Amino acid sequence: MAPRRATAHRDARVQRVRRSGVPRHRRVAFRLGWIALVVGSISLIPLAWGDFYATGDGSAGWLPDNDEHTYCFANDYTGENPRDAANGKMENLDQQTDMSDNKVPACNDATDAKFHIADLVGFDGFWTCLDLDPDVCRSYRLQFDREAITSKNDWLQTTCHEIGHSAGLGHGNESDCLGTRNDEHQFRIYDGHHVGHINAVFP
Ligand SMILES: [Ca+2]
Ligand SMILES: [Ca+2]
Ligand SMILES: [Ca+2]
Ligand SMILES: [Ca+2]
Ligand SMILES: [Zn+2]
Repeated sequence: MAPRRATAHRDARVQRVRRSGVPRHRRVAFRLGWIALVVGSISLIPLAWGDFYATGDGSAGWLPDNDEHTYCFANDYTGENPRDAANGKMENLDQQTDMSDNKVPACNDATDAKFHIADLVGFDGFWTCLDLDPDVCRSYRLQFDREAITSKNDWLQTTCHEIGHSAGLGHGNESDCLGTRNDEHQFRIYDGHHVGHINAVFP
């Protein structure tokens, strides 16, 4: 069946330029200052800013079609690091959440996550919904740029990140692989907050 509607997301996390020349701790202090200023007397500081799930807006993906996330490697998806990362992080989605993973031998219109290598010019990962109906995404294309992804850990983090989008997750939490800072390659799994979003939909 032809795709009903396609949406694409340019992934901000992969921009490798620093946001400014100001040292990071200064920028964080500046940001916290603004938050304090904006929330004023509100006692709860909204640390989970950008808390949205499966809206398709901003950075969040759309809702997956069901709890089984099928995936495939397109013909261009070659190489040990890409394939190990995809297999490992799909298994991680299964292990960490109530979703499950299922690798299919050949990509088809129904496959939930189709892995591709691509030249993304300025980005290292990119997701596109190929079949949106009406707010459920029945098939995603996940693209990865092997020039931009430079280490095994980088592959693991970026793959965890894009798979997360395909499960509906957005940016916002800076303590797991959906974070957007350059120093977050240490985070290669989902935090409890993001796991909670997925498990609330697929118990
Ligand atoms: Ca599915
Ligand atoms: Ca599994
Ligand atoms: Ca599971
Ligand atoms: Ca599907
Ligand atoms: Zn992203």
